[in-house]
Amino acid sequence: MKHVSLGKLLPALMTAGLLGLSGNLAAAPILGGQLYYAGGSVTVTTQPVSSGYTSELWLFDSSFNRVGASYITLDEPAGVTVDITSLITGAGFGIGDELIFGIYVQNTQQEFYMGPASRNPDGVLHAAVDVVSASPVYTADVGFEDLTNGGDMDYDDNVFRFEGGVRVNPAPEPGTLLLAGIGALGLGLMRRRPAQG
Ligand SMILES: [Ca+2]
Repeated sequence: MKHVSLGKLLPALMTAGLLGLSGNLAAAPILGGQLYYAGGSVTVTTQPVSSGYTSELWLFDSSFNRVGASYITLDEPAGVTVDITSLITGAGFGIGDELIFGIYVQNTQQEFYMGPASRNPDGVLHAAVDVVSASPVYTADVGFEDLTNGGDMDYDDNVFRFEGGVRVNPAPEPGTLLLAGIGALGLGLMRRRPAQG
């Protein structure tokens, strides 16, 4: 009897952990997240911002060289949509290639990038990816901090909405550790119960 009930307990705990984890990932912006080309068309639309600075949005290649003759868009006004499909394909990006977007802050002449902190001159994260919708049109908002050392780190200084052929690759999250912890808790319960009975 014990084995039957405990055998049900652990999967239930694991399932609860998985549901909690996936729900959390869907809701929370992914700090240091990266975008990859998934084929087809891609548009970017400026969103309302919270910054006194003016920033340019650029696409960079894997050597962090700017792609294209000019910036894609400024961070404001909101509601400006640019089709960047030809920019991506024209530069030779293929499906699965990372699309490194970054900002050039005109006021301070600094450049910051999506992805790991190590890419940035100050060694801190400057962008977060918020997957707004996975279907029917994949929609992800990328928010940047435009101040050295990440400012207030709420990642809303410049926000750009990418729609269409992009996908996010989540950065390693503490949530993975949480799931492992829940599993260990379940195992702990399995071992404790017979001793208590
Ligand atoms: Ca901010």
